[in-house]
Amino acid sequence: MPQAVSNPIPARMRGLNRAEICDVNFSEFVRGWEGRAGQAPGDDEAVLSGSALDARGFRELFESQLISRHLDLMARVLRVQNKVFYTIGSSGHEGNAMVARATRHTDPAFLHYRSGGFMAERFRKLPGMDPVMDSALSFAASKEDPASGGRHKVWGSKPLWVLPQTSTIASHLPKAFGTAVAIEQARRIGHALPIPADSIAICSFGDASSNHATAQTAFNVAAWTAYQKLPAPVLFVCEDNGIGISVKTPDGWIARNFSQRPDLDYFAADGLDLASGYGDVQKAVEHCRRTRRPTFLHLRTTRIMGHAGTDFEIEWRSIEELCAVEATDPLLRSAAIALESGLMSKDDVLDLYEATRAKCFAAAEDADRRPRLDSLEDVMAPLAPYTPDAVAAEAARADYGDRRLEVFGGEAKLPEHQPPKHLAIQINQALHDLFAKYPETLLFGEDVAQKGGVYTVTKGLQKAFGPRRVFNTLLDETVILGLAQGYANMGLLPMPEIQYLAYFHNACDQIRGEAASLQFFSNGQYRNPMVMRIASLGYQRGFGGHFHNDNSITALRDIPGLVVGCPSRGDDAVTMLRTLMALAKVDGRVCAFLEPIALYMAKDLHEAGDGGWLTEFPAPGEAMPLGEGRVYGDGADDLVVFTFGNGVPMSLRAARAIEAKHGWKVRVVDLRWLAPLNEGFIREQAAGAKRILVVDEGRRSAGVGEGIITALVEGGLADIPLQRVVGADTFTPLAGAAFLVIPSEEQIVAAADRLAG
Ligand SMILES: Cc1ncc(C[n+]2csc(CCOP(=O)(O)OP(=O)(O)O)c2C)c(N)n1
Ligand SMILES: [Mg+2]
Repeated sequence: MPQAVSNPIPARMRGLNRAEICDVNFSEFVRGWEGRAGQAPGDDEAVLSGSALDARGFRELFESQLISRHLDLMARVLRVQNKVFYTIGSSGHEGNAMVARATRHTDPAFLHYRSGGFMAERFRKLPGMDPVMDSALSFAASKEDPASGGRHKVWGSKPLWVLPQTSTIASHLPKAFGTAVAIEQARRIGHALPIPADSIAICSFGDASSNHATAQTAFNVAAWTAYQKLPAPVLFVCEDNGIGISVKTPDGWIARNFSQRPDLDYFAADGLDLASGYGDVQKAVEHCRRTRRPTFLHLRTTRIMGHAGTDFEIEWRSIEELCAVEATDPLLRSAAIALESGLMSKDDVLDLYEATRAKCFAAAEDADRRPRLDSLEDVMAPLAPYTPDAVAAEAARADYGDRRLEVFGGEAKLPEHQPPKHLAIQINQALHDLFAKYPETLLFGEDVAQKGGVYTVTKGLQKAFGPRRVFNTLLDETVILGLAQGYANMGLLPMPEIQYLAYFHNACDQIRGEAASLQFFSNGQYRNPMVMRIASLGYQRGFGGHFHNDNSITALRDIPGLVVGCPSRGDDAVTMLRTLMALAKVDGRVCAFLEPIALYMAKDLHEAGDGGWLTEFPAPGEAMPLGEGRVYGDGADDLVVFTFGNGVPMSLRAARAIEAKHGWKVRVVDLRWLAPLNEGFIREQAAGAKRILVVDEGRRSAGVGEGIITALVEGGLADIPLQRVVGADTFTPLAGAAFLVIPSEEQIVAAADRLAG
């Protein structure tokens, strides 16, 4: 441990600026050092006797630590001048550079926000890269920031396999686990990995974050996997500084909580001391890489200079405590190693310290002169890429005929040669078809394998394509969506299934905060395409209650960039799925496919036995363009009904009654795509209508209906008489009472009556 230093700041100034104090502490410590310098070791010799770290390694790590520190100090100074926009720093955590040194730049890394040291060290792995300038551009929110293009201060790099993370603590652990599993699984299904086959996934996080449900879920699934002797080479690095913002982690809690967990192999390392810590870090990394088992590295760190620049610790901590924490500054220990080993003189250390400072400030000033994002268009450019021609071509691509024939068992058995079928069967056939088309597709979720899902929609898939491509996960939606991101990171095309819409909400952040944000925060450099299938919506007679009949689409609709499709019939489901897969494949989009459970088995439309809701299977080559709706009764303009999902057959039935009653011609418009809403199409269909009805089975507040009406009003169509039939703002009750809260055919007819009046 470094010797405690006497505080060089006069008492009256103490506590005013802890960053300045830590800065001064360093120089004072070096000048005041009174130890005995040894005989400088050779480059390949241990930096101190008994250390696993050689002199060359020490020198580089020390320099990485200094870069990290001076980026922090620079940020504190230039924030005040509005040249830098982020001050959560890495001070006290610089030892995480050891993890970067002991791993490869092709080991995908999902990093804690205190990863300045890790980044500076990882930059060494590829020639010609500059950690200082790249970081400065990110701190300055410059458009030229190579990580996020100025969208956030993130630790990220495409060539260095650092996938940028959001500020939501612990949310990156499930996808790190997913990436580790994907590294192993890719090989088993013959998919070419973008990185070496023995790569490991690294993720780091704080001690307080380790308690978060999302973190615990990742530890649990990693152990669940290892317990079954399945590989999951993920290195969890817990950077334990003993505190989360202002709340202390109970002494010893991390070791207590993690050192004895079965199937989570625990290693501890001193992140405050390069000479003694490096060997332990190496051991953990080697263990993870060799055994392919989930590994927990407990890295001792400290936190100096507060949680962020805005955290005036002096207001809530005693000066004695602050000074004690500052005395554990790992840079003091590194300076001591440099001096004690004889590798550097006091002047060498101080010169390097000041030269690094100068470099960081110069880079920051330079970054401040670079352009920033200055138009909404620029900001949003990477959010939701869409190349319609390429997507349409991919959706219609039908060059996999041989594989189809094999899967379906010959020409005569191809689904397009079968009689019309209901929605569940057509989705099932479409999935078989897409699995034939995309060898990199995987489908997983709860009960999807042998049983084929609660509604047997995935039945037969595992048998046809094997347990490596179709499999059950453990019961955890956060894991399902974390896995999906991991597979996508490795170039696979995942189709996660969420058993019921209500259980999506449970894990929503994995899409909202993570998957859907990746292209945005990586400036389009990383993508995690997926097509998430969710059994959804109300009107079920077999299975009641809210949690099987949730009708909230709102939680999906406002996720930036997410595509949401909701078919109401079998043929639309098939052509929509083709387009969703193409959107994922071509543009890297994250897509949600809402399957209306109540329509899975629907066969008839108007009368029992009419087969009006059966459809033929569209042959490959047919696909539904994004945003295109389906119009029933084209040209009819006495009443135009906008709806989707269950609302479509209901409105078609109600339309008959309305036509008979009022002598009107009624047009029913199935929007099919709920996000983004095709406002132009809605206005086109509404223009010239004498009356409009919006039938929205979702909830009154913030539902799709609000979007439709807004599109009409903003399109200058507010004068057309309009009524809305919409679900109530309530949870769905059990049994018959459910039908009191969602739209009914009677309500649709009654709304038309009001329009007639
Ligand atoms: C889900 C979530 N909840 C709360 C926060 C606010 N927050 C940011 S950092 C932090 C403390 C984290 O402490 P720790 O994990 O120990 O990391 P440290 O900052 O100490 O390195 C909190 C509560 C957040 N970012 N995300
Ligand atoms: Mg902490």
